[in-house]
Amino acid sequence: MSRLIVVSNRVNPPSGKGEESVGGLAMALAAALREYSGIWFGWSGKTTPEFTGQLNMQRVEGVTVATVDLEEGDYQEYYNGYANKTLWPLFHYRVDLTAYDRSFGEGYDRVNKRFAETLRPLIEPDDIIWVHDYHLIPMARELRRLGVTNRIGFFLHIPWPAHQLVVTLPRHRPLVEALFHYDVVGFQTEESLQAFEGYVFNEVGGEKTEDGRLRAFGQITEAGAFPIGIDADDFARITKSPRAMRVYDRMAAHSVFRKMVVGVDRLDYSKGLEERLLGFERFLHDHEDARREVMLLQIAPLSRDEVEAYQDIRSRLDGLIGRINGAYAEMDFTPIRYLNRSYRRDELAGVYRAAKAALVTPLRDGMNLVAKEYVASQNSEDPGVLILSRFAGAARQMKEALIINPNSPEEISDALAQALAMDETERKRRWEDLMDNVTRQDVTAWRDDFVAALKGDPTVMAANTETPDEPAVTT
Ligand code: GDG
Repeated sequence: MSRLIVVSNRVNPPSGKGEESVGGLAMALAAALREYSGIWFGWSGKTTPEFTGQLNMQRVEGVTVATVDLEEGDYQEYYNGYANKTLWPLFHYRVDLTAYDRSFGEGYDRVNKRFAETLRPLIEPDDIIWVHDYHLIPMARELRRLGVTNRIGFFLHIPWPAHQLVVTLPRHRPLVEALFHYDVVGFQTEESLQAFEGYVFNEVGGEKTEDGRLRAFGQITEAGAFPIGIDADDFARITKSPRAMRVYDRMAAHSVFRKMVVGVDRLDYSKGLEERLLGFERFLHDHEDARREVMLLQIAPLSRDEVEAYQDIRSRLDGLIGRINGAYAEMDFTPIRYLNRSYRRDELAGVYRAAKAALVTPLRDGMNLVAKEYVASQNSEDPGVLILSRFAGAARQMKEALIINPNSPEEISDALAQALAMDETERKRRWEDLMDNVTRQDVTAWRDDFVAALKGDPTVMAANTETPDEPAVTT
């Protein structure tokens, strides 16, 4: 069997103990690597005054973890700069927050080159290489320059934006051209795939080959949609763990948690936290009877807090939550509990299970794993209701959620009222459908599909389809 080399910006090896507090990408990769005796390569999370290129190798749960430190300037220009101030906001449709700074682009290219040079000696002829996310788009180009001819795939965890947004980047062509050095390029949804194809056809005159691949810049790549999932079995196990049960029991015993609505998100402006709070405020305003009964528990661990836009959203949320609690709290009741810290995964599972509804309201999101984790944590006897933004990739699959537009406080408020009043039969029916999807399209299916495509299995790309909006009409 060929070895799998996974490359991502940060490397968070699985400890298997359930206490990791990490983002969606790391959760997915940890699960994906579990079955391969592969290598996981990326940044150590540490910086040094000068780049040394020194590899740190460790063996963790059957996976070889290889990391490299970054130079302080690289960290600022590549990570805080091009990745988090340019590509992240732009790809989440926030042109207003996008920094178009030339030094960031230079730092981005330099780090990709350094990563490629550091990884190069570890690559053996039969290895397949799977590069992840927007930090590392140029990796394949740099590896090819060093003579690597192995199969290399790329998966984008965040949305690929509309053509008109991509062209606001001063150097959009070399960025897209870099993707054509991969054998396979994967997106979360059909929508992202179509947006990418739109750019390729309309901006650079690319075309589809007879076998459905994309040709542009004198190169051919295979682009497809590979919706990511969670490790559903592992989540079901965690949900029944003693710690998850303890959290659940503690909450179930307290009347204040009886009608709890939950939100769990990295504190990021793409997650629609302000909009969610405005929707909740609207709900409290419109439903006087619910005021002493319904509470929102929002877990929002800080993220990228060196970046100004993240400091801004944080202080706006502080203000908004203060205002809502100030207006609607009673001596013995606070409508919003807001926690800027992370919890263990098993504790999260207990919280999810205790919540009557989850509010997942991103303004843009590649997929959103919290939506899937919430569903996986529910008890089949008395499942809660998922309220999900139409702008999350997950909404393409999770059609039995209450789908809302997060820009409308009224829609959020109405969905909350509907969720909290929903009878058991309907909750069960919706949950069973959602759970079926979460279980079938889990992280193993995602990994296997992508790896099969990367190995050149032609049946995979055709099989990867989303639930259609309407039943197909046959004539
Ligand atoms: C990117 C894309 C895509 C959150 N708080 C805690 C905690 N988390 C975990 C959640 C979940 C993960 O972080 C968040 O995943 P998401 O998918 O919701 O979002 P991103 O971090 O933005 O992930 C996203 C994903 O990549 C995968 O492709 O779905 O669209 O943006 O697993 O549970 N985990 C713990 N404590 C916390 O307090 N332990």
